[in-house]
Amino acid sequence: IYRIPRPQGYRVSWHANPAVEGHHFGQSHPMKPWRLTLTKQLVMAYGMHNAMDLYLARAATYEEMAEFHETDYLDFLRQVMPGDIERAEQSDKVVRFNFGDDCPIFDGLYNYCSLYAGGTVDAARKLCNDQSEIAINWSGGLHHAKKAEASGFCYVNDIVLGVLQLLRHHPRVMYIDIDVHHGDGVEQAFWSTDRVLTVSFHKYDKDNFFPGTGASDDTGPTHPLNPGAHHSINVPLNDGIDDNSYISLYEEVIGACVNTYRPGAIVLQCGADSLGCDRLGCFNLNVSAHGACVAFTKKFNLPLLVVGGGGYTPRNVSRAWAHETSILVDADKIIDPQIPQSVAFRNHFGPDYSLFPSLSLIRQIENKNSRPYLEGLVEAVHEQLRYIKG
Ligand code: TV1
Ligand code: CA
Ligand code: ZN
Repeated sequence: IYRIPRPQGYRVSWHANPAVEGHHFGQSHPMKPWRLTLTKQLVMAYGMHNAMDLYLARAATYEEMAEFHETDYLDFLRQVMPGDIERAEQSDKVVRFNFGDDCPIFDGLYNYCSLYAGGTVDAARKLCNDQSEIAINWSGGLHHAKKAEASGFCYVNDIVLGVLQLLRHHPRVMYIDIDVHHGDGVEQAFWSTDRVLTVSFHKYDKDNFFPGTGASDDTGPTHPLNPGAHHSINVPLNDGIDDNSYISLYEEVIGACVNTYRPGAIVLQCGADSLGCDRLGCFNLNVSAHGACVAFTKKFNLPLLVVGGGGYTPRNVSRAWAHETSILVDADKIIDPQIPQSVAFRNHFGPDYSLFPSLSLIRQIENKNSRPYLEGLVEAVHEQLRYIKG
């Protein structure tokens, strides 16, 4: 009964490798690659796979990852084994490359990293070759990884690798990040070029929320000879932002950025830890509001690379990413908000069995973002955009 037609006038490609889903960060670690299985099951139960070109992501090669990462870091990533964190002869590199509780060394780590990175590189290449207009890799979006350092559950920065591919064909690429955390790795990778404009919305609290960067005035090094000065836009938020404030903020900021910068392609990181009820997050967004950002971004009709990111309450991550897939294939108006009877692991979606449970009713966090505060953020972005030309 569920069979979604292909969207009219454009192609959507889906890049995934089921081998990613089987990796485990460890018992109590919040990052659960299994959320990707749940997402795929929902997408398939709705028949959305019929509306896209499906590609099995290949592993990114060492050389592809070395376009951003340092080889001594990749060499370490390739040869480490579980237990090395405790092994004395590895301890200097474990410290230098920042492995530990957030970024553990688990079975198949290099395989995991190269597969999610391969998905994003493949997706970017499909867009460049005009073989796809919207390319999706929900296993990517690992925005904290640095050139020679793991950080915040991220080891290889697939987003940077994807942007580098897009820069081969497009003079200007815009990066948007709606994960609840600051997209520091991507910002830093491109902060000395004017060919990438990065925009991150995130919870900001210098001392108490990871990674502690991304204040409003963090706009990239403003040295007069740095062409990348002013090309990092940050939208720091407080706890509890609600649907309406977030959507209007997103539309004002992104609308102004696209109109000023005129990018040739957009990369959208859809971290689902900005949803209400997230295990690590502190916003009050519902699945519909998270999706409204995706819908707004799609309306620019630019080549669009969509990646995942954070998201630590798997049932809601899969709801959001399935809903966003339906927006991207233009099926959001035709699918039933009641989750199909046929979906695997259906018990995870109770008691409501809806794609849109009221997350803000389950756990309401006080909204600490006043109207004047939000108006100030929009004003700061307009000020900053005066330095930027498309
Ligand atoms: C093991 C077991 C690791 C339980 C980590 C939450 C855990 C966290 C764990 C955790 C946790 C963070 C920090 C402290 C840095 C540390 C994918 C020294 C219950 C993109 C990464 C957040 C977010 C890192 C990644 C953060 C992403 N929060 N339980 N760790 N300092 N790290 O604060 O942006 O979503 O929490
Ligand atoms: Ca963000
Ligand atoms: Zn996050």
